[in-house]
Amino acid sequence: MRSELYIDGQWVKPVKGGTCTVTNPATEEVIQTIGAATAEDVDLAVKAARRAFDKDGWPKLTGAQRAKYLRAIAAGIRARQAEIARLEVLDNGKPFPEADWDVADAAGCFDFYAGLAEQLDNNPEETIALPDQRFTSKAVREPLGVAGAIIPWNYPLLMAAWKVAPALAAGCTVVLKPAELTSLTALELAAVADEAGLPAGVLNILTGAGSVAGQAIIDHKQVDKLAFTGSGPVGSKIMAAAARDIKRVSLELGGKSPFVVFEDADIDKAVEWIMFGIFWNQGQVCSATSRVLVQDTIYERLLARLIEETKKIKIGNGLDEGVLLGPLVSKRQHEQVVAAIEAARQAGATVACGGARPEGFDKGYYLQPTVLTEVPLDSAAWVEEIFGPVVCIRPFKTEEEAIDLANDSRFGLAAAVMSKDDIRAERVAAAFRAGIVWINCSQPTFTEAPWGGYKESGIGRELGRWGLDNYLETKQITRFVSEDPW
Ligand code: TXE
Repeated sequence: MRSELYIDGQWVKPVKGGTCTVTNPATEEVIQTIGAATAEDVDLAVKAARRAFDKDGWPKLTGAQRAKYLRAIAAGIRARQAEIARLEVLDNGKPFPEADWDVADAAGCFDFYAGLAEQLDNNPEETIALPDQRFTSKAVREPLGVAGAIIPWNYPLLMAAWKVAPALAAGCTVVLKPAELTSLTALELAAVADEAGLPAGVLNILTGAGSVAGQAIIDHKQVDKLAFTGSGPVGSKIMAAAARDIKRVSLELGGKSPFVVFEDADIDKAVEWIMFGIFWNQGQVCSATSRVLVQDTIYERLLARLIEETKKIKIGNGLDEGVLLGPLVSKRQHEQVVAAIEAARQAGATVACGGARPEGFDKGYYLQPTVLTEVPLDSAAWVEEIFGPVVCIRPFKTEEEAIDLANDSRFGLAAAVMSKDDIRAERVAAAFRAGIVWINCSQPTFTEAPWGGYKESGIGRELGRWGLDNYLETKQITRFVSEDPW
């Protein structure tokens, strides 16, 4: 297990010597002490990233040359997949198969962006037809500089990959800060990048508090772009900091995503996807389909099946065989989710199942998967992101009502619809005001497809070719080609 900061190709202790502890959410035991970076460390990291960008030639490499490093990082992750996945479980609490999946996805993300880096070489310039023949013009795409990336704790390694892979592919250099709760696998990523021979300064990874190290990154004048995934309030601060210095910014924030199930859907399949949509990763998923809307004719039957299946979910330490629901990430998150359930009860909602600490778990931040019914539409439980294994479910009568309820949110990250009628499903998908729409499923995520939200769920898109665009500038080069005087 790593513990130091990775700056300019070196493992170093924080300048001021600060530390923070890492707790296993399944046992509440401290498993590691890591560095707590301050503005001094951030400054060293940004200067190293600046030098790697401005002087050492990282952006001048061909895409194919950068792709070799990205593929080596992907191979390095895969070579240690089980070990890194285990670390993720110890740090975050998620079940091992989910962590293993995340690590494989992270490796896949580096491979995917290696491919896009290579394509940059084939298509670097676009000729622009001008009305004045005395000029020629072309548009070129260039890396935009030093990217400051700040990520959350729900997918620690995968979120690091979503930021680092496209940035490096584009030719940017990076200063990354993982969430203070879950920094261990980001440090492993630094180790893998180091072993892959990534030039010093191209990737710098600093651990520490958001209010100190994170704040120093967003305030640093020599950072060109901020890329963030996390809460709305911090997203707002990041956008304000970006506005102050006119930094480029992309934000992926929370959601309260709807899942609309029509009466022609297969009830068993719907229940499976609803459970995957809200209990996967303990519901700590920005795109979790936390508001389920079911056509009234099948509502009671579907609810009964959902409760029956939810009660069967095996809760436990993510390292134990067959566990489907681990602990929440932290004491604070556990307290917040329990408080949200209590507030829902106070507001008049019914806890149809779950809602409490499971029996037999004295230690660890465990919570039963919870189904809430009769949730008032103006209550916090219906409106706010809970970020835990808590689903709100209610009936609807007509398609129009379902769409209105689905879109009645200040968020717009994801939405899902289930129906055997393809035309209706497509119509509802088109009506959703959300950046990610699933038909007859919920949550499957592909590196190739754009990811991001409408409304308060964020700005910009990650993944796919859209993810690469986040790290590129466009430059026009116009030439006067005539011998005539101007
Ligand atoms: O997030 P924060 P928290 C939502 C979810 C959750 C809530 C709070 O609802 O319950 O947010 O989680 C860094 N300058 N999501 O408090 O604080 C911080 O160190 C710069 C949704 O953990 O936003 C961490 O690295 N950085 C979400 C990152 O921001 C700062 C995933 C995210 O932490 C900073 C996580 C500052 N001033 C939570 N303050 C999603 N969209 O997936 C904090 N940070």
